[in-house]
Amino acid sequence: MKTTAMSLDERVLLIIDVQNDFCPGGALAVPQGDEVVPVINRLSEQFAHVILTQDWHCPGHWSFASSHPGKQPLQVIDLAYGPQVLWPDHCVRGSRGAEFHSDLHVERAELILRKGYRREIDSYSAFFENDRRTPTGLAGYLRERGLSRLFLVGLATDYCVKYSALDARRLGFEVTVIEEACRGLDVQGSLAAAWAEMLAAGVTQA
Ligand code: VGL
Ligand code: ZN
Repeated sequence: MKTTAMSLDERVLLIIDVQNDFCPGGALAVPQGDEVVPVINRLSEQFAHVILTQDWHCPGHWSFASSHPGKQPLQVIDLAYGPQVLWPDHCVRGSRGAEFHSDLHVERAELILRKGYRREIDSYSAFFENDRRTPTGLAGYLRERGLSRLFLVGLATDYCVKYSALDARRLGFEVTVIEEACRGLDVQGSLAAAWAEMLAAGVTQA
């Protein structure tokens, strides 16, 4: 069967986790996280294809420090799949904190991909959960639609954007991360380390 991609434009803007809890005043605020909103709104006008991701945790999610008695946010614990940073409760499904920033233009998004909804496993990446093996389905979606050139923006540069970019490279997509449309958490130098890792993996910094 010939599976010609019908998309004339193989470029897609992948907007990562621009949600209230990652913006100032939110439960896991990324410094200046809200500043990406107007930048992303402008960018999305230039794309025929736009996809949003949404961190979407169940109450009591294991990535929450509150799910582990005696543990504090930013401590690291060992889960079955390896080390996991613990976070404040955030992006609980259906909560206001899990909603997209109210100024973000979401109308043109063709797909909203939710991730992190399984209690025992976190999902930074838009492609794989934190075991780096359980797929979210996004790679298949992009391939089936012939969307091969990914432009990543959103929050946080050093967690969900980075993991998404690295997985996308590993899966063979062309990846550009647009720096002015991202902000990082920068936990102990994690922002500089994230850029180094992304560049080493063949990500283009724009
Ligand atoms: C994120 C930490 C926990 C992110 C999500 O969107 O970067 N970071 N959950
Ligand atoms: Zn999360």
